[in-house]
Amino acid sequence: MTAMPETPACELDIPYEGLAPTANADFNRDGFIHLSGVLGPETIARYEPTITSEVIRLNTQHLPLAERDTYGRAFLQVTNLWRENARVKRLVFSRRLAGIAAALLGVHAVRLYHDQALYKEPSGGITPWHADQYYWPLSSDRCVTIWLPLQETPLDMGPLAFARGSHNYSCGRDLPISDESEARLRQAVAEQDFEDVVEPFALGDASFHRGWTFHHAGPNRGTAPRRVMTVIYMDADIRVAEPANDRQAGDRDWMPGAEVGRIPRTPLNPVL
Ligand SMILES: O=C(O)CCC(=O)C(=O)O
Repeated sequence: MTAMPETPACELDIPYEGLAPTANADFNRDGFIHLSGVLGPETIARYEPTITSEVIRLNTQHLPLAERDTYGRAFLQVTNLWRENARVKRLVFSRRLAGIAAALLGVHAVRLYHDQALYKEPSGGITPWHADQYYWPLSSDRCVTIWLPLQETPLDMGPLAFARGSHNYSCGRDLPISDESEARLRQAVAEQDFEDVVEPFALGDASFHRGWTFHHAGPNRGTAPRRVMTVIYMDADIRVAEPANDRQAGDRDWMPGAEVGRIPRTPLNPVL
């Protein structure tokens, strides 16, 4: 049998040409950016089945939706798939995606923090408003997540949505993702008059958001799972910070052995 040619995978390593000259300034102003054509349909078609089968294999959430809390209903979550599957590693280690992250952050290189597949099941609930950096024991805000849907994502599937400019607002940063973060941050977004930018994603679109940007997603009212891969990148020179809460203490597991005050040069955090 002939092996599947890896040709489309090359796209993963060639620079993305779609960044506008203003992209870095836009990203700094808004705290997120929604880009088109980040990957071609053939590349997504190549990786989606592998990611989906790995999510099914590794998923540990087996309760019916009705018996879960709000966070549990938001999505199935599997972390560091790159360590489980060589093909997924190819995607997570993509120089194209890492290059966009570095350009948006304005840093010379980014380091992998971890990856996560986030699958919102049919009838899956909202993703409560939250900011990711609450969870991260890192010395600066130069970290960014790519949210890469593995299918076209219309509004009724629950695409990720962002409060424009909210990364500069320092209240509400003490909240894990929960009913409380949903209530308090929704109120803050309204009071501060941040625009809630809710947009469908075409196949190949991806967004990048900063660690402190408030974001959320609607429920999945469709009949198919909303399949999404994320990769979290940090400035290659970022350092491990003293954990500010228990969740941050737990998140140090993604940088095993890295000491507070040091750059996390661990085997799990390569420069990409
Ligand atoms: O996919 C979702 O619904 C949530 C994603 C998210 O919060 C993130 O990628 O930081």
